[in-house]
Amino acid sequence: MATTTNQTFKNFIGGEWVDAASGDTFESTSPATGETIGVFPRSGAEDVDRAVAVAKEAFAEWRLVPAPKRGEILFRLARLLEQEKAGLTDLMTREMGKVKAEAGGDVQEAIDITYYMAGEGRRLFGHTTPSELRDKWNMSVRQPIGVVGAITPWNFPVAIPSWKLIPALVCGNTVVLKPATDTPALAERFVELLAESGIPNGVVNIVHGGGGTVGDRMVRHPDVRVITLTGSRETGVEVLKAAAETLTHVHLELGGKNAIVVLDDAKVELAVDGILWSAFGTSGQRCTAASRVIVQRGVYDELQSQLVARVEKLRLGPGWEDDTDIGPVINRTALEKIHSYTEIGKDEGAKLLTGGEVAGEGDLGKGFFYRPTVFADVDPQMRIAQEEIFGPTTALIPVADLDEAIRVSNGIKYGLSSSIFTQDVNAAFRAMRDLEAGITYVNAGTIGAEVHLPFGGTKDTGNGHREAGQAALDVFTEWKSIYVDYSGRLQRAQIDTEQ
Ligand code: UN1
Repeated sequence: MATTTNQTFKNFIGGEWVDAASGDTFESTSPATGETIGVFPRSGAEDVDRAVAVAKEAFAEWRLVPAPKRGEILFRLARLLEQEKAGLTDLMTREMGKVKAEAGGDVQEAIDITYYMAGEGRRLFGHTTPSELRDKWNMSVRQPIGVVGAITPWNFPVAIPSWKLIPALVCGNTVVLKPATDTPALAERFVELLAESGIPNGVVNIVHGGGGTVGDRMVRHPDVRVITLTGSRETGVEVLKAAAETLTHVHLELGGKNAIVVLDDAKVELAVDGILWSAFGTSGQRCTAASRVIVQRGVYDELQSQLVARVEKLRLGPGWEDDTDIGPVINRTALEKIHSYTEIGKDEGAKLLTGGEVAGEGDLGKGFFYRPTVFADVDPQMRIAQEEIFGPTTALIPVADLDEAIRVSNGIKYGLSSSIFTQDVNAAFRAMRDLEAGITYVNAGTIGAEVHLPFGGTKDTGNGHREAGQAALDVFTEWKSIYVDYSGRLQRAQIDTEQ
């Protein structure tokens, strides 16, 4: 598929493609070149209300479709995603900017979760358990909740919508999706494929537009029973407050300030591979990005020089070119924020080893490119070591030993991903136990989560839920306990103790 430049797109509500009620629009542009990708409806509360109403109506029927049949539709979607992988990958390099291999990985993650969750249609296991009374049957089953509002970010424009929509759907919920305004074309394509796979009208809806209008209305709408959001900590707090009034379930996947620990006994070259991939992959725009590297002093100098040499060889360019290592960042605001952290780091007294500037030469000047940036001699309390930058910037922090490394790694408000490079099995197991994070990697960087394991974090990274894996089912179902008494007489739990 070629790029969809200048096409006009619509919302998808109740199986129909419709404009925003206001008729207003916004453009999606490529962060690499500024070219227009498409024009999208700038929706408002009215559009959300329509979408929620049809999703609520569709729920009445969709919840009764046998889960294996819901799964069959999703298996079809998985095959369609496989067929369309090349087109989606190309579109992603243009609309979001990430490089081809990673864009393909993003689509692959959607394929993986779709197969995994489609299979869940034949599981969705509950429990049976003995009753304390004779001739009585006890069981618990998962039940769908209702209309799910999914608010998704631009950094994984196909994968994250899939992590939210596919488990929600297999469990029997219906969905209204509000994708990020930076990547609407990819979300649109994903929903087109869902429609093509045979999802009944009204079960999946997409409403384009901003968080302050579309997102806010979704969160406050009394008929939206679950909100699932991947975004910033600040947005998460706002969503939680707004949803309190209607007691809406809220699943939050927020920021990270993830660290790689490198001990003296680590294989340094391997650690440098892990740092490059985790700090600069997706131009550092992952919640799981390694924006801190905590290094034991014995290996600090060697690691620094190997890392800088490798970083300086990375080639910036548009994501669709084969030899590009690092694509653009998402937009001008992001570029400015990233650069402001370079200034902050310098003012705080950190040593800038490489990068630290906007890359504006030649064609790069048309896009939002930032040089991969490494700070050394960073104090763990500096802002560049505490705050999420969401760009290609990492901070080297020297430490004396494993204890200090763990303390520094944990000394932040977030708790998403963590990593340790060591050959010492004792150190590895201590790190696995003591790193305060939802994810720990041993001898690998901080990125690369697989879809059949729970994904999410502790502390300010979320509110205790996980997406992907079996854990996702807990976000999109509620437990019902069922007691069947076949004794033919009234038996009273806790009262009739004689058996
Ligand atoms: C994110 O950045 O929000 O583990 C998701 C990873 C990817 C998912 C990242 N599989 O980095």
